[in-house]
Amino acid sequence: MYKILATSGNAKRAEFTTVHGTVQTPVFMNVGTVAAIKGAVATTDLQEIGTQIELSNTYHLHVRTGDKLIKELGGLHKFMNWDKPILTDSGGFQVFSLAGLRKIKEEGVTFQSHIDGHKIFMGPEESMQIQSNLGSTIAMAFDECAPAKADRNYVEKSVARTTRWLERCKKEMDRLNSLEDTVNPHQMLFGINQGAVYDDIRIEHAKRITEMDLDGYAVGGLAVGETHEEMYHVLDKVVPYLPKEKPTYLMGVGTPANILEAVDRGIDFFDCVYPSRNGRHGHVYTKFGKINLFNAKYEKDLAPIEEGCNCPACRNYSRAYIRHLLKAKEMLGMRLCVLHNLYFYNHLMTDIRGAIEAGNYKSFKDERLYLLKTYDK
Ligand code: PRF
Ligand code: ZN
Repeated sequence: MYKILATSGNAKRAEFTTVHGTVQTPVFMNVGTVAAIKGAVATTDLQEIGTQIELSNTYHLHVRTGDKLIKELGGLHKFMNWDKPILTDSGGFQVFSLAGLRKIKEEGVTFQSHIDGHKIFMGPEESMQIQSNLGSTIAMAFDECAPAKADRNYVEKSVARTTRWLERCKKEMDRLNSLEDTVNPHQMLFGINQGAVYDDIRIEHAKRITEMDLDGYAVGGLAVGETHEEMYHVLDKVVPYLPKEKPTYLMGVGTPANILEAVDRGIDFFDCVYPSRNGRHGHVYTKFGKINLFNAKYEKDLAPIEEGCNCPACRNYSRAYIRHLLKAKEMLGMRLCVLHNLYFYNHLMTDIRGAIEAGNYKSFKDERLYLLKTYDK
């Protein structure tokens, strides 16, 4: 159940209740592609850094370890020892971005595993079956994410097929949820809006999927090579056509600035590999922008990564020590940076929620955007 608690301009502050607990939105989902947050972050760490919801991937868990085994072991929640919500991405995007040679047909996609090259077929039914075996809280529809530069004719055909795939996803999800041995019979399904940078295709598609009365709606096919301005433009155009009384999710986005802008356009859910990937490379976030701890100027810096940050890294260690760990290639260095970055993103969302509740989101956004430019760019 989705309940709006406050609004400020187009920004929504809501509560989304699932069988695995309630999520306060806007929220940043912490990415654990293969049922692990990269950087040696355990699910037992997540409480301390303020994680509300975790994201894993259908495609990765299907090709390695396997969803059937995970189901046999009681589902993904039990497997990872995480009892809060989990969203699984459908495999659509990963098949298009990762897998080897692929062939798209009406039924689905045939592709090569990025692990051992063996041939795999995935269509809407397979994706729903895998996500049902994992027993995630929210399953994503199986879609095609067309490249940002795809021509109009291709995008039209692709989006029409994605709509037909969505109908099949919904039917299959209803069937799977009613089976006796289903891991999570309350699994929810989010639809995904596509249409590259073509406003009219996006809007038509948004209207069409809204009629299908799904549990939530994602905007996909963005952050795939278009400019930030193009992305904000698409959000300006399309979000008004998605139901206000349902959660919205901007897939794979983004930088703190992207998130601040997208919340202002009505987005509730986000996910991105940036905080964990950057953390693994010693790049850490502060209110004033990202810093690179490998930089020699931090050699004798006894300050925490960010003054006032209450994360496990900042509460206990200096920039100088973490820099030393990174240079010595000690895993702890990476881990501390990732913990800080995820804490930073999770608490950026806490601040965003506070500003919407206070009814001053616009001025909050402007101030945070201004501060973010102090170090970087
Ligand atoms: N579709 C799916 N997953 C995604 C995307 C998409 O378009 C994106 C695009 N940024 C990220 N993850 N299924
Ligand atoms: Zn910190």
